[in-house]
Amino acid sequence: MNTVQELNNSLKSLIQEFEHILNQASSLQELEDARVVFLGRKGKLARIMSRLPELDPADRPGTGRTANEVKTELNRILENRKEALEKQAAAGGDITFDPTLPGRTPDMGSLHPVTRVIQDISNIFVGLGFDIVTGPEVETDFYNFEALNLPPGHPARDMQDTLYITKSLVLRTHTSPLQVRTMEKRRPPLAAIAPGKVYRRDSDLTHTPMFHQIEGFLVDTHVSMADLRGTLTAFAQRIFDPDVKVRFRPSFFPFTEPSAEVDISCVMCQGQGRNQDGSTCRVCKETGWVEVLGCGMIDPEVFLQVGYDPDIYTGFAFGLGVERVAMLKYGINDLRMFFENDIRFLNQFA
Ligand code: 2NL
Repeated sequence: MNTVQELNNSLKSLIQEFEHILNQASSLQELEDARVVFLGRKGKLARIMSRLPELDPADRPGTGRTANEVKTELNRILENRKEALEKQAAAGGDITFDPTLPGRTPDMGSLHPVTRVIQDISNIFVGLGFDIVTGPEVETDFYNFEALNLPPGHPARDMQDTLYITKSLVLRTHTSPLQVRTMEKRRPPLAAIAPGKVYRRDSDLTHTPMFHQIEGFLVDTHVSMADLRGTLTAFAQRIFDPDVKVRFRPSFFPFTEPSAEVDISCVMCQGQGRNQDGSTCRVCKETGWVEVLGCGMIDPEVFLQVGYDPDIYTGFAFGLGVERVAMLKYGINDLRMFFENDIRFLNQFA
């Protein structure tokens, strides 16, 4: 191959080479770098042109013309690519961005299921006209026991059942002290719920020394058991299912008379006692009912403790365990889940 052919071939291959490199460039800086390599003073094109004097004088004009055409073409390719990159940048685009890739979701915190259930229950009762009250977790003997008709010597006061701070200070065993405090401070008509942590000397598969309770109460003239039943039925249908059935069973609490335990039709098997596949329902143990609440008409003895005339006022009260409601609502079968803070468990409530 003679020198004329060699130079002409080198010139033409510059075009393909330049195009290939520019297509891979993703920034204006990379374009500029490529321009210097190909079109710069000491670049590839300049080096080929510097060899023109080696040619026969007759061959010089032709090869010189080819060199100029290649130079024009290289500049045209560069301008086109520059324009494309600038357009992309203006559109906020990045040539390396692949819009078909799945996004990276940032880790987000979420509410603990117990917190969520407390909020859900609180919203329902606020909707029914109840206030929300809170107060101390370390309580006096008077508010935790005495005012609630649990006199000295009552079995619930036993060291076995209660965590004592001193002889007359305890970690509250229920949130009822808040209701006593509220009744002392205010006069009927009043309705409030008291959510919070409570403590008992109890620890096994189904009991933890700390758990969450919500108690509620309503005091006015002419409050009846029918008001209690209507209120709790409305609540159960809102927190669980609009079709849920409610039943009252006679029971006993020191601070209510009469007292009842409230069952709802099982939310797992719709009260059938059996699962869809015919196996026995573990949640209601085949009975079709599960216990969710304790309640009753406030004992006149409690009214006397807070200075209300039991001949004028009547009222109802109820208490529920938040963890228990959360277990039924979300189908959780192990109480320990709430306290282990396993991120795989908590993430399910995000
Ligand atoms: C249960 C039962 C109950 C109450 C709590 C109450 C409070 C006052 C007066 C009368 Cl100040 N009663 N609270 C009444 C009945 C039942 O809780 O099973 N809790 C988890």
